[in-house]
Amino acid sequence: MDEQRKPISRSDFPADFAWGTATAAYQIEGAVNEDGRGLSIWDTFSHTPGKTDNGDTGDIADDHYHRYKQDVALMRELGFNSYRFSISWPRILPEGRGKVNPKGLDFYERLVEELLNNGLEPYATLYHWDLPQALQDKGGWKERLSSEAFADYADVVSRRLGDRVKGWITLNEPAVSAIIGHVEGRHAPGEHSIEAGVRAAHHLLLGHGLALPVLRANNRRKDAEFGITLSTTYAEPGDDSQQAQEAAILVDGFNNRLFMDPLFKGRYPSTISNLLERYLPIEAGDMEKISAPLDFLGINYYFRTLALAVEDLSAVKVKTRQVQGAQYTEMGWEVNPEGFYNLLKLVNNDYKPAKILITENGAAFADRLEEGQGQPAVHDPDRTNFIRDHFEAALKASREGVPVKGYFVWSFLDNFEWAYGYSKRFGIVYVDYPTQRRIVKDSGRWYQNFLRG
Ligand code: IFM
Repeated sequence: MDEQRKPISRSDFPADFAWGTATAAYQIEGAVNEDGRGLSIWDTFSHTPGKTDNGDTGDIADDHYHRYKQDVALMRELGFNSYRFSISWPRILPEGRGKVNPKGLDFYERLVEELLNNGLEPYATLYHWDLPQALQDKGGWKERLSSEAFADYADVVSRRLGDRVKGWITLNEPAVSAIIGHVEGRHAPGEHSIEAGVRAAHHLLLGHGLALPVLRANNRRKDAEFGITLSTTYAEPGDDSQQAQEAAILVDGFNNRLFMDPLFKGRYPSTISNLLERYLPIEAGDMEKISAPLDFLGINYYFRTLALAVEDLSAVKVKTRQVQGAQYTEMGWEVNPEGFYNLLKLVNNDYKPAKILITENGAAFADRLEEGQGQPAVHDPDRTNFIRDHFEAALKASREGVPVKGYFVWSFLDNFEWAYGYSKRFGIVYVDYPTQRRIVKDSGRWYQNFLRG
């Protein structure tokens, strides 16, 4: 960072800005066999040999299901005013549809109560990738049935929590579910087909479109808001060639526009229509449902992509390049806050969302727990710099008119990083997995001090 720069401070942002962290059910809860929870596709996938690093699963994860009170107390200590978590669909409806598991609903009610009692606004995501296995057995997101089942699930949850949840997020990163889950196969359910990916994308969007009016109808909180969270990247050609330009258009198309165009314009993007059209299972009325107005758009941003060439069009595979001298996280992602600023400007120019919440942003670095004589500590200056520089990028965009109104750092705790298992740590709080101790990293203390002003 430029040494002359004035340090960023909370007071640079609006007073009613939402500040917090984000997590997801399968990544932190554990307790996969407790209180009537059904199986999700991630239980199946992570228990399949060779699918995750080290054979890791979410069976125990951060044991948050049992430690949620202690975790919420720590959030309060760190000074957040909001918390984004996800609800596990198979805890609520173990078979995906039909019989409700009251103990599942009870858990989230206890969590929401605990948050409110500690001065934190609950932002609940309904789907963060843990589809009930029973629905997968019927074709999963490739079939319309899952979109309809999703709306039923939204109904059950919002009937119980519609008087207390402040922010409702239908889906988390449908691009990842559709493409990484169905085309690349690196995530559950592990399929390898463009057709499956495109069908899944449409049914995820339709699920969102069917759930949104249900959530609004069941809402009993005056200031509640409703939206969806998308993964994004700022895609640029990695050189001056025509191929690089085409590759960047493909990356932007599948990562950003495949979801933003239907949500904000009611149609699929023309830039990738050659890959989509023959597979899209659109029925009359779908696009109107999908494009119903949102109160906010949730943006998850981690890195920019420098695209060089399309490697395999039907697998949406692109060759990318790295920048000499640039910093990369443990995920191999370029640290590029400028790309974040550019992406926010692009979203605002092209789609004009009423409001943007940064629902995820953060970084995995190799952390080391230092026990020594004194207090245990984790010194993670790279993560602190990452967070601060991305706050600055968001502030710059918001000063230029981009309506950024909240920020949730990914993540509160180190957790199960999907196919990478526990090998990647994104938390601002370190989790010592053998003991489940939580140790606030220096980045967490920086965030706390930032919020104290
Ligand atoms: O851990 C994930 C999260 O579940 C979704 N967004 C990206 C994060 C980091 O990979």
